[in-house]
Amino acid sequence: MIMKSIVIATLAMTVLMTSACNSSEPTSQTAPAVTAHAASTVKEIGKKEAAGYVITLSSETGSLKQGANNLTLEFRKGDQLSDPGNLEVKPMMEMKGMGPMLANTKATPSGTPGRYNVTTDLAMAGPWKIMVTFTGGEAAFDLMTQ
Ligand SMILES: [Cu+2]
Repeated sequence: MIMKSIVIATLAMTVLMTSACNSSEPTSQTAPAVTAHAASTVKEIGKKEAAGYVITLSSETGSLKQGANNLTLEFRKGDQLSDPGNLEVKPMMEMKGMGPMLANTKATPSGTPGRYNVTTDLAMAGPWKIMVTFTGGEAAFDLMTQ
């Protein structure tokens, strides 16, 4: 809890200074672990509609965090999971005075069409745009690490 308080305090201070993102060191260098988890145990972080799909991004906590994240990305047409074809997931953070920060990310088919397990390592706390590109469309989730 002490570490978390420090991170939050640092974030608040830096937001005042730059309003973009904080410049603290990552709290964890651990590579994202690939974890298979049932979709029923995850909570929605965001929902977008694009190219006829309803796209939901979820995690076990219902939020995004600095460091390693295991996410679930689902594509639906109506109520049915539906595979979107080629998929690319690219998180980025806009950085003032330099190019956007990217994150080491892997999207893996879960075995259920339309559902992907996504591991990503978000080095910095703050606002991240999760760019999702698939056959015939794209969507972007604007999220803050919690
Ligand atoms: Cu940043």
